[in-house]
Amino acid sequence: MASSLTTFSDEARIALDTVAGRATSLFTPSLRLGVTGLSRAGKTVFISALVHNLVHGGRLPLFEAQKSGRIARAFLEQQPDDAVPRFQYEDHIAALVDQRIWPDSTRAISELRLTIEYESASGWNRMFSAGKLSVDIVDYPGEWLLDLPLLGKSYADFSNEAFELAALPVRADLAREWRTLSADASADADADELTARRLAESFAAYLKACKLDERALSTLPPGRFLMPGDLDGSPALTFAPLPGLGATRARPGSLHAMMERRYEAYKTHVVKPFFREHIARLDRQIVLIDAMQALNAGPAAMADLERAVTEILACFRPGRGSFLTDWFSRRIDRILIAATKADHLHHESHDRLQAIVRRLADRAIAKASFTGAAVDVVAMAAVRATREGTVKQGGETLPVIIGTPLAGERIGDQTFDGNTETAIFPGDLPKSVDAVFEDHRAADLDEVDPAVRFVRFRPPKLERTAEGVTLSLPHIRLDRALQFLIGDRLA
Ligand SMILES: Nc1nc2c(ncn2[C@@H]2O[C@H](COP(=O)(O)OP(=O)(O)OP(=O)(O)O)[C@@H](O)[C@H]2O)c(=O)[nH]1
Ligand SMILES: [Mg+2]
Repeated sequence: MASSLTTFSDEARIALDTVAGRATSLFTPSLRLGVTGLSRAGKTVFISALVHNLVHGGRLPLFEAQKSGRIARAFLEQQPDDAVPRFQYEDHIAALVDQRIWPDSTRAISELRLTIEYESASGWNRMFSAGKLSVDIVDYPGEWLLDLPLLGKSYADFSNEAFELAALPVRADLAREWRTLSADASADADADELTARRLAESFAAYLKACKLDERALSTLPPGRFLMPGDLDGSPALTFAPLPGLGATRARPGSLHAMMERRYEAYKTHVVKPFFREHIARLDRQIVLIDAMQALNAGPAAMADLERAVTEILACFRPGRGSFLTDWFSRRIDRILIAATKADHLHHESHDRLQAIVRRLADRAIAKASFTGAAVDVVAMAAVRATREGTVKQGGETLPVIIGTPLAGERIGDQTFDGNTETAIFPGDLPKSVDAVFEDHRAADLDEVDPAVRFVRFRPPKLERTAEGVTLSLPHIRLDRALQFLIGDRLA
């Protein structure tokens, strides 16, 4: 009896030790921040600028902990997950700061741990917390995230939706070849590898064409058809939607049955593990959107962007009726939808851009019946590539932005060399938010006038202090984004 009692209290002490260890220095509180967005949305630039500004004590007046001088230091540490590629911060900063070129496209998931030492604002917290927070930043392609809704869709749902989307005026011409090929395929015919491959290749070619298209189409599952990684050519990637599928079950041995099995394999072997290992562990999420490009491309692209944001939000929706609920070990409690690249507009238009994003987010929240996390929006520039000025023209004073257009960019018949600074009148966003969302589906796409036109600029030249210290990267409202995403954890 006595001995078993001893054992019991030993165990109790071990358990207590573990708890105590976690509460003190052995355990630094951490926060997992997911950064996503469709390709070229600005994920890499955002993470690089965020880390650079924190590590170098950048100007962040809207980030309370920094403004009140409570951040002692911020530094990079080893990331917790050894099997995930590291976010190559140093390379990206070297490109941005030293060479003044934008970092290369990154096509997979990566991770970085940034640890912040701070002094808590409240005396009570100062007594009980170590004043240390590790932010694990996870950069992953939005295209992969958009696969998650597939988990709740049968092969027939997926097929029917794919054909519906392909019939929209913005996509119809890009989808023509694939649709013609599909029309000849019979779902009930005997399964045939060559037919499956031809259909899959044609379908993938259509998705890629949408991605490259200047009309900036954004929703394109399955994500691995665009970025296959090491799965290229495997059966899990050799499927395509089939037309006219009803509720009838596939005949064993048919093309329908073969495609359906591969679609299910894609979900089991690609989509589920990605979600379980990465998305389900997030605490906070920022979704970057390229609203500038969509505005530039017109209302059809805006509608497409809205569809993408709706689907993305649906992925984070917890609660009953969501097929993802059980997987959330932690729960995402804040989501920021951020339109980056606002430095292409004069500041007078920044609030209008934010209003446009707000409208887009509100509609997406309503459509996705989204609840569970606080959602905010911001119009920002992670890296501000322009300055502002005015130009007098014919007695009128015009607000302009000044920057170095990338080599090869054009305005009218002028082509830029990549070294010349130029003042540009970017145009104003319309006062009425509605104007940019007007549905022109039936109209001839070429007749729709975009709200703004812009050229792309090189990253800015960084100023140096008298002592020769390089200042941190300039930005627009990056501090507001930071405050929403991590500010409360440094209180
Ligand atoms: N002016 C300006 N341009 C930006 C900003 N952020 C991104 N860009 C532009 O957008 C491009 C894409 O940015 P990235 O950060 O590489 O985008 P990404 O989402 O990581 O793209 P992938 O890695 O291809 O998925 C850059 O090459 C820049 O041209 C910004 O804050 N200001
Ligand atoms: Mg990237």
